[in-house]
Amino acid sequence: MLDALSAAAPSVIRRQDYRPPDWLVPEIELDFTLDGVKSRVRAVLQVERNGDHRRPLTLDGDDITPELVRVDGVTLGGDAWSLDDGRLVVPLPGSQHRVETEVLLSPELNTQLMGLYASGGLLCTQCEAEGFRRITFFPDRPDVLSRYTVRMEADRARYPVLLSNGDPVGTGELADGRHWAQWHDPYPKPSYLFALVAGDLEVNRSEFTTRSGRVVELGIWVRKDDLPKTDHAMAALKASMAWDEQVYGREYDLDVFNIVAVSDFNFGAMENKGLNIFNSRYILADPDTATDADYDAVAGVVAHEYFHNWSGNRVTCRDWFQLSLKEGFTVYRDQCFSADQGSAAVKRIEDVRMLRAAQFPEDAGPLAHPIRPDSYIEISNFYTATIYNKGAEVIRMMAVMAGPERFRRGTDLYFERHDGQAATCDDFIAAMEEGAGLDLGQFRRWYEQAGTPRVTATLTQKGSTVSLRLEQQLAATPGQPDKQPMVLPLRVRLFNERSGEPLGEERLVVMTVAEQTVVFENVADRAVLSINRGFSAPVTVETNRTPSDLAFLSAHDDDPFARYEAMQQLMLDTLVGAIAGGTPDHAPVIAAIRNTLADPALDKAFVAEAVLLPSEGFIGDHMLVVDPDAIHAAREALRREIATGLMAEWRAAYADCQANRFEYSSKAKGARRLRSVALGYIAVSDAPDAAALAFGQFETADNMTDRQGALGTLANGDSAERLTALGAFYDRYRDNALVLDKWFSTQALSLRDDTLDQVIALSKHADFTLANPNRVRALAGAFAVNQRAFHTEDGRGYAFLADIIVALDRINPQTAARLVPPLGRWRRFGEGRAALMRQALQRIVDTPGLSKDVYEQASKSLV
Ligand code: B3K
Ligand code: ZN
Repeated sequence: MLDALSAAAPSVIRRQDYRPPDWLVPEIELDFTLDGVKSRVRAVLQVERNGDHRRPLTLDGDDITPELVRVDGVTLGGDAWSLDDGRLVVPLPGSQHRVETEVLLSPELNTQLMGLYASGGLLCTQCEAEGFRRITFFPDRPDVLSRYTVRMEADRARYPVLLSNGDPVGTGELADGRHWAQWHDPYPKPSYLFALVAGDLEVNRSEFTTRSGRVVELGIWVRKDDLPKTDHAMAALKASMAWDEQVYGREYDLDVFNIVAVSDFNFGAMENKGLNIFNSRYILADPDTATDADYDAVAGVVAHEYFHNWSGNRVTCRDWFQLSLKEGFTVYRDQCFSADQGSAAVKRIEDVRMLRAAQFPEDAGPLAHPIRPDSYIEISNFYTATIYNKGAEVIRMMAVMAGPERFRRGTDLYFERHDGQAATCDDFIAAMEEGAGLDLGQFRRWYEQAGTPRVTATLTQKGSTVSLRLEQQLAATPGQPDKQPMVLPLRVRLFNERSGEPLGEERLVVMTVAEQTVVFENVADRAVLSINRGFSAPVTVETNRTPSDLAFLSAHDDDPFARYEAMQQLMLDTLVGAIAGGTPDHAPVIAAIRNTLADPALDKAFVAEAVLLPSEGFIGDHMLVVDPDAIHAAREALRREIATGLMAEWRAAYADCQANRFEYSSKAKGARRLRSVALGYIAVSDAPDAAALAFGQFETADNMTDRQGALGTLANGDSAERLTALGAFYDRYRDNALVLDKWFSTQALSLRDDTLDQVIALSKHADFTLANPNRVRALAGAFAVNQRAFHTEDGRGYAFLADIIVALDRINPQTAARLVPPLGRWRRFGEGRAALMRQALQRIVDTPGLSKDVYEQASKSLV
């Protein structure tokens, strides 16, 4: 925590200041005497002076005090070492020494969930980015790679399972019911990948034989009752291992691979070498408690963490400014994995929706930063949608430009050249240039410039010549007033309006300048433009296409993403027009939805995505000044017309998607999704039987997707069934934390007029707690993305969120800081709301004892 003085100016870390480490630590031995109240950590570091200098050994530390410092077997007096802002400074005479320290930790008092902490009776660790320094004194930076040997000792009854990185090398019994285990990880790794877990866990065991014949023992460790919910994660793990061999030629490299699920976790999961630690919501899944979206998320996160074994662990990051090197690339890899497992089109739609919901606003706001930032105060604040999701889009663009074979040559070269190293984004680009044969000179700007490029595409036709005029613009972002043109790979195709057939092949137009014209000759009929197909570049595109062009593409485009996009654009244009005061013409949207519902060639999952209206937040992103009430009114009006205008179709779709028994397959998932979407439309029509229909689905569902789908529909309405269903859901799942999170978030996301009051009441509910990050996100996180509820004109939503942030900051700064960005969007709103949002931010900044995490986010948001 910051004291009152330093709160004004916490120090800024700059990328340009990077210097290689003064000391290296090739070997480390850690000896843990574990206990929830008091754990002792003894560390033995073999240190080596790096280069010709006289600087002392400086070991990072955070909230720890040395009980002992010993160099080459000699205990040092207090005058032979010093503490400098938490760091242990030891002048050393030679170039190699053995440095030993001891510290005491209190895991049960560690509410930050960084370092060694207790969660539901378990002891576990989280080190990325800078948690290792809360466990022991160490040069806690990713370019110091060490071989770890870890010994743990604990009470056998309370902590029968003792896990760490690498392979197990020994176990034994001790006096007084205690026992020990030792692990060794042969792969040098940075400290952020260290992990241990101690606790009473059961294991789901399996094995995987790699393509070179290595048998790997797999284990998913959970609390006993959760064991039946681990099969889906295990299947996903094996599929990921096989996929990385097939697609990237990457094989697993240890004899064991363990995953542990914990209930209290600051984010999704962590890729510690050989010992992934997961937020339980990304491991546990069974039909009764997990939705299809949860199943998909489990598989996606299991894959993501597994893929880090190469993109992150074998090749790690030189410094934290390079974070997107591992995260952008690994997100790209997990996206492709998930696309290969099910419907690639729907996966792309989901990924783009996520990018637009989370990353585009970030790029357009006060916290905008390039995928390789230039400075930070607290690195935890940079685990953002920009680093992760835009970072993945940047890798995807390279893959689009290179094509699959050349892209693979680039990644092969990258892995081969940098195996065992701490690399930079430039290293990746250089390997891609050489391996894939791409010139990425100008493309590097994607790593330097923040902001979402805006492309204006104007199609004109004279006789048989079609000209596509392209212009790109990149708005100023904090610290970057002037921008240079970006490289934008745009997949483009023309369609014949008369026949519905494509006019020629798809072209990859790689735009490199501010303005450019592409000419298509010999075009016999009127052409309709399909552009940025597959969302080949992470940009916004404005075109001169008419509503009828968009309706045409929504029916004829052969690229599923472009087809979806045309429909969304049509809906968006209709809504934005209505909000601007025009008389809305809903007919083209209704006709396009009717067509889509009637097309037998489309799979149901795609149809469900295509017929959904853009979210209120997304509509707001397309307005000069966001007016949450007008957006809500216009969207609800269109929703009702779509509902009543197509009532027969919704009823038919609902009946057609009626499932008999739960099955987890792409087809069954698609049917459930479309069924819930249809139910939503039926309900909004005010059909007299709508609530009963939803309640019937709620009561008879044999799976959580249908149950929660019905609950969500009821929660948006005013029926008597709403409270009955919420009550029944609570009673049934009150002991299951992950499902109870859904109960909170469903209410926080409700479109009802009184959602803010409900959320405030729920924050006083006996089951609400700031101690569990999932619960906080379920209520406060969900509420903050519910545009209308959060942005009530009186500012009570802002005050509520600020209260939560301030209270949470005292115990868990990292999770508190992640709640700040919605308040930072004040420039997008009218004066009244903007002033109230700023007031809430100012109150946060003025709070005495604020963490640097929250300080950075809130103070930057005010600018
Ligand atoms: N690398 C971790 C994220 C760590 C977040 C630290 N604040 C999980 C992941 O991206 O795979
Ligand atoms: Zn990751």
